[in-house]
Amino acid sequence: MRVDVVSIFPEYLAPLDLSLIGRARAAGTLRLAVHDLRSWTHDVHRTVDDTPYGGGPGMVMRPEPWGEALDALAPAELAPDGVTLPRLLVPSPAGEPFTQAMAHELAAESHLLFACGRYEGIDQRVLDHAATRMRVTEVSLGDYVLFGGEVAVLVILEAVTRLLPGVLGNAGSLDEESHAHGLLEAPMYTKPATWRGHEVPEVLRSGDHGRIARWRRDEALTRTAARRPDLLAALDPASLDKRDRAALDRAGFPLPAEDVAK
Ligand code: JD8
Repeated sequence: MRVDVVSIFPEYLAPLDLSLIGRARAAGTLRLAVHDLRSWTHDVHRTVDDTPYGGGPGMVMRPEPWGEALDALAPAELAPDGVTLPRLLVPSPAGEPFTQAMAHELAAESHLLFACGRYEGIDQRVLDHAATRMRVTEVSLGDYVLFGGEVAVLVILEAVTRLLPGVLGNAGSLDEESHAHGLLEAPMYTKPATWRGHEVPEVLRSGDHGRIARWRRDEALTRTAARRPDLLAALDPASLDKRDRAALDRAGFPLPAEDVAK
């Protein structure tokens, strides 16, 4: 996968050299380039922002450097070998929520191009113009306010890179995790069996794989009911068996009778 990132703070993306993402880059699975938006300015002050039309606080990113950056990284003329245009991703608090499903979708792309805004964001015409020649997605990390898109790119690339073939050593751990089942995961423990007076639950030391699986399922349901009732409400009721419903009942989670699976 090819990834280009444009930012006025390219040094903010330095962590992408580290750990598993760095390894994917070294292995050639990920061809990542970070670009300084100011390299597409032409004035002595390398200006990227100006005051907002209509008034209001702060500054808005001017369209011209962004237009040149996107022209350079997503040329309108298809290359002779027929390579496709990138998918343009623009982090924004007004974007579509980033989810594991979107991570899977992005992991299937051959070329991602991230535009990191700062200040009050990027002139809307940059996105409107880009949308006339490539797929554009405004994406949000969640309902809180960041200074800019750089941290969102770090998060999105970490989620996407680990889905690329050959990046995660143990492929089996991919489908076992939270959000694959629509439930939070049960807590995990390792040695020693007793630590500072806190014991590892007896069931996990029992060697009874059936009891262990049931205990983990109950913990996942109980935690999800307490912390993420939205996830439980979104579950297909048919995916909950009798013992699931008993666990949820003990957790005080209301299950409407008509939603109860047979
Ligand atoms: C990009 C500029 C800041 C945005 C005024 C101060 C994502 N989940 C998320 N929260 N915030 C962002 C985000 C914030 C950004 C930019 C992403 C570019 N800002 C501005 C408009 C209102 N603030 C985000 N993904």
